[in-house]
Amino acid sequence: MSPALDKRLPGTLTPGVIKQGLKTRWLGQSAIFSFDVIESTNAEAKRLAQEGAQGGTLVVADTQTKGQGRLGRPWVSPSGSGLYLSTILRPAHSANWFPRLALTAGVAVASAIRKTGAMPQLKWPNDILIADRKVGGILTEAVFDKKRIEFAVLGIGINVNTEQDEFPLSIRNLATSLRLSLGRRVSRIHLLQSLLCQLEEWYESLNKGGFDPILESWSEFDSTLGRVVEVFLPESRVVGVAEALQSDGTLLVRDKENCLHRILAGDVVHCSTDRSSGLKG
Ligand code: BT5
Repeated sequence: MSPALDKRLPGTLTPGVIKQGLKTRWLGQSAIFSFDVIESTNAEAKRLAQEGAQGGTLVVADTQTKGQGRLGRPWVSPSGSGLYLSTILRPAHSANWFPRLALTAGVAVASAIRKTGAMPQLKWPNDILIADRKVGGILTEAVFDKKRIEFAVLGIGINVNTEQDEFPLSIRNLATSLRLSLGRRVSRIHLLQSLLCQLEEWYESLNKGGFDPILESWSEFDSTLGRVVEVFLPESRVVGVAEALQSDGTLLVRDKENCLHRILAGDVVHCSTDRSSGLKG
């Protein structure tokens, strides 16, 4: 869909409403592009970044027709009930810094969600769960110039007031929303503003103080470590105990042969909370 065909969002998540009372210093303070309908806020943010949009630019939509997850998977984006946003970042870092961004965003999203009264957990590398169901997801993408990051796009989807029947059957038993878990509606605009504050804070902490404070906070929300996990890699599969997060954000998984696997990116399925079951045989 060309930007010209995208409709502006009437009344709700408009730039004016988002900026009113927004307490960030730079994130969302310059350009905000809000859409009623768009294919994907990440795709739009990448397009804008390629045209030179500055760091801190925010793209938000009421619904997405081609919301993207990782590896070409879809992100279901019912109209009016969720938050679908992407921010452009221009970190002055090399490519190996990039995996830290998704974990940093996870901490920010979980912190903002916790302020609503819900009890979020993080599943490595990019899932936000409540009671083992997915309430949000993070999609980080970047364009590299040689080994440096030219720009990164951080996309976040959160099921805020989504009702059960808005989820397609394929994910109905896997997904949840803040409304479903809290039993009341949550203001999307307040959650968005709070999320932008958390993102700015944690991103600055990453740039100034390094990754350790983020890993520490991530561990507070963690639902992966200590569990038996099945990790799907492009060409293989690892089953083992998720043992630790390393200082670069990679996950260490120990298999039943006692071999330690360093997982840079992959799909993790939680098999059990028991460290020994699932590794037998
Ligand atoms: C993610 O991918 O979890 C990243 C999702 C990022 C979405 C945001 S929305 C704003 C921005 N613009 C975009 O186009 N994308 C970002 P992944 O780990 O691959 O998970 C995808 C899987 O989650 C799907 O295959 C479904 O099983 C499940 N899923 C899809 N939509 C969901 C939803 N609304 N709630 C819970 N689970 C969902």
